[in-house]
Amino acid sequence: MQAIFGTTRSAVRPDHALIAPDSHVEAPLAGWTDTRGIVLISPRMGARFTQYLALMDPGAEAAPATRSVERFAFVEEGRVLLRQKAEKGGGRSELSPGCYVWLPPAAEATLAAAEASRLIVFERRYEPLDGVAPPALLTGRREDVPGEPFLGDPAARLQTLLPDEPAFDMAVNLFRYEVGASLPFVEVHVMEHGLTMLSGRGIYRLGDAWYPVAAGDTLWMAPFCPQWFAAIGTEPASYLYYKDVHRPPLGEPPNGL
Ligand code: UGY
Ligand code: MN
Repeated sequence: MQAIFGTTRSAVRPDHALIAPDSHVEAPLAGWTDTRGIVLISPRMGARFTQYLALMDPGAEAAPATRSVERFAFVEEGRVLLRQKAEKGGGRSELSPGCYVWLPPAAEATLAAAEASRLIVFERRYEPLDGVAPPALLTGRREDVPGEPFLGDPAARLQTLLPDEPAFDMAVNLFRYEVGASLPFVEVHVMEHGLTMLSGRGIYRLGDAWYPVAAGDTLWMAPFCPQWFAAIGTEPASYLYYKDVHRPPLGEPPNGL
């Protein structure tokens, strides 16, 4: 949909942002060949994670993320080959739309596009937890994950794509709302979110603003940003979102004390 000249629904505020597709700007992504990146959320806006779109041409490759960084990639379109180094078993798997991979820091694995592919990627610095080993590489498919009624509402269903275990410091979930369904209350919480609408439409309340949102829009919610959503229109609304989990809210002690 073409925005009226000089206007956009995109809005960037201190505690939240809406990035609509009409304001996307492509740029090369470090470590990715033949790929156009669109960085949607980053520490430069105040977030503690990065969310970007990776638009891979056929044959494009992504090297592992830098040493301390974990990466979650969800295939929206195309076909991507995940190749693990020989010493890690040399496994290969094919990721089609709806498939995802979580790569631990320093994962010895690459992603290669078998055809033009579009990935939604979340990255953050992995925060180790005393006495808990970091998880190993993990892949999955959205259709294999059950959709649980959210706080008892069967019209709002949540799929939890990563294991809900202390070893994981990020959660990535899929939320699907029937038309007219909503979050049951305005949430205010310490976790932050990065979110992309995958289908449908709705209204997102962020802080004291209400935004019409539709498939393709990306939202950032800082910790404690009041948030609420209701699905409207003619088809169910769904979104993929990130949140930080399982780590002490005080953060790391200074100098390891
Ligand atoms: O997991 C969550 O905090 C989720 N209910 N938030 C959201 O969808 N904005
Ligand atoms: Mn929330």
